[in-house]
Amino acid sequence: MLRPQDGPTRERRSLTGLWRFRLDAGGTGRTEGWWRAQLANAVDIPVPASYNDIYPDAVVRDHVGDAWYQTSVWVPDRWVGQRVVLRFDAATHHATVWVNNTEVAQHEGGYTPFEADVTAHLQPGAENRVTVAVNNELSWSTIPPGTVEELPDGRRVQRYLHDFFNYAGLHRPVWLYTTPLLHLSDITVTTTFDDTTGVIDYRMDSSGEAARCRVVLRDAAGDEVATADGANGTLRVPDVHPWAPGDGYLYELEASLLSTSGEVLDSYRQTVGVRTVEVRGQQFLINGDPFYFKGFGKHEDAAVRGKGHDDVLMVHDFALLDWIGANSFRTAHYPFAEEILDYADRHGVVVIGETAAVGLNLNIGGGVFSSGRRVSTFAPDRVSDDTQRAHLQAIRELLARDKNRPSVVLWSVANEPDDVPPEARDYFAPLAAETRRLDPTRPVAYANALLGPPDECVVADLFDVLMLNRYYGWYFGPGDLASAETALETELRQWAELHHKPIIITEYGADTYPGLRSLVPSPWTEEFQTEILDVYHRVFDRIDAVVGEHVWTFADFATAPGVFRVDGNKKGIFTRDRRPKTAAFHLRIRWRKSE
Ligand code: GCB
Repeated sequence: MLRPQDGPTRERRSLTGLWRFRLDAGGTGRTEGWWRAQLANAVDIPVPASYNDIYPDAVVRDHVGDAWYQTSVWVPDRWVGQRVVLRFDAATHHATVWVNNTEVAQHEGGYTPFEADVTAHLQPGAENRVTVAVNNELSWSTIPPGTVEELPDGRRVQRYLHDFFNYAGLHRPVWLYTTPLLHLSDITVTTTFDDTTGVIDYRMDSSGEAARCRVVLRDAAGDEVATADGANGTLRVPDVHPWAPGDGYLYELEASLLSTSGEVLDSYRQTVGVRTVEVRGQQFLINGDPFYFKGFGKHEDAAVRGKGHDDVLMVHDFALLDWIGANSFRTAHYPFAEEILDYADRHGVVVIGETAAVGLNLNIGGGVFSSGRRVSTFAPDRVSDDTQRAHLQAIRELLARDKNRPSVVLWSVANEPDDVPPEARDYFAPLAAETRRLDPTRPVAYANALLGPPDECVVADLFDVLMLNRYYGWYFGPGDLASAETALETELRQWAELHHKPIIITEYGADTYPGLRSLVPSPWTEEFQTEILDVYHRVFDRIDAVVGEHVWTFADFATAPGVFRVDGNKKGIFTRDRRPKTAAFHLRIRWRKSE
């Protein structure tokens, strides 16, 4: 699926702005056909945004079920004869879409785009109604999973095992765009080097057959550096300027479908960063050079807008990553907005791209580890074949969306799943295989929790990199940093010896209440956060297999209520409004020193 783009053969119109909005508390909208007319009793809602925190009302925040969105859009007469597509960059978690009176799309999964050809359903030269029922319910057949509980008083409550608030709504832009009837439908590029020559393999998919297919590659200055004919082929760029961490150099590939007379029927511009990624022994190589990940597990989260994409916040967050000396982040725990990946591509920021498969572990709830008897997460009424089907689809949609991005160097298929019972292997082997089949160019991993230690985890060998989330000194032995240091080192050495793979510590840190200070470091103080990072860093620096450190987390974020959460998760190095905690200055010294 190609993203909407303006160009000689394509035009797009953004549907962002204020939409009409109504919660469907009684669940009657679908039977009553709310899409057939202007939504009654509607209020304004901004798109993109989560709807939960816009109005000061717990009923809105905690709503479970359908939320109805509606807008009107003028379709110009000049679009007649074109194909018109309605595209949602994301609708969290499920969407049903109507154009005027016709249902045009359904989609499952809250963090990947979907679209519908709506040509036949639009009236040109008129206002057209677009209505969406966005549903936020999670079950064991969704990614992420959850369960809806009905309380004795009739209220419905969404339960889930992941540690971030279940924000919902139209979180990303919505587009109406045109393409010619005969159009490009996909472009795939992969890159390698032949000495100092960049080698770009490309493939164009189209809706039908054109007389000719042509590609032109231009450098950042707009100068043509290579051309080729054919729907598949290879471009060679002598003295190529590689894409590299800190140097987001991008070429632009213009792909065109041409008629016999050479007329351009459709064309599309695709950015290309020429780089390679490889796992060799215990090293993670980008362009053949060892790479050390410095950065964060990050969320899309902010006050009021929830998970709604916001360019202001995005640019600020990247500026903070730069300020602190980070070179990378993980999109924890779902695919981020495409604007963020564009930015990472352009600025040479390295990304671990993660699916929304979080909370597949009954032994962890809301980020907190249970200490009682262990239960297996895999069962017909828990994580099951249905979950796996949704999980595979989540992988396919993430890879289809981000396959051409140079910034993405590693796929993470899940966060902290139950990886100890034998069923975990049956569950994960097909996921690892499918990810590799779809993309043989990038390594594959998942983030492991301490509940799956080296001698008990049954799936680590299926993956290329060990991504470990560790909380010694916090959830395990809270406050005891001396024991934390020993336990962490012992465990990391076991992993290294057993698997001989690179290790990235994808989470470590401590909840920290900003402004809480102490002379002797104790949990929740700013001093303790700084100290626990020091302890971990000492261990990382002693172990060759460690090729990366991602602190949990970039900024404080909203979670479901819980006694372990004080207005959300407070492990941020920045507060939710992006003020630095003491540890920010400390990290900056370490990360900038190693630049
Ligand atoms: C984890 C989870 C993350 C939580 C974090 C915490 O292991 O991967 O989603 O937010 O711990 O703070 O508990």
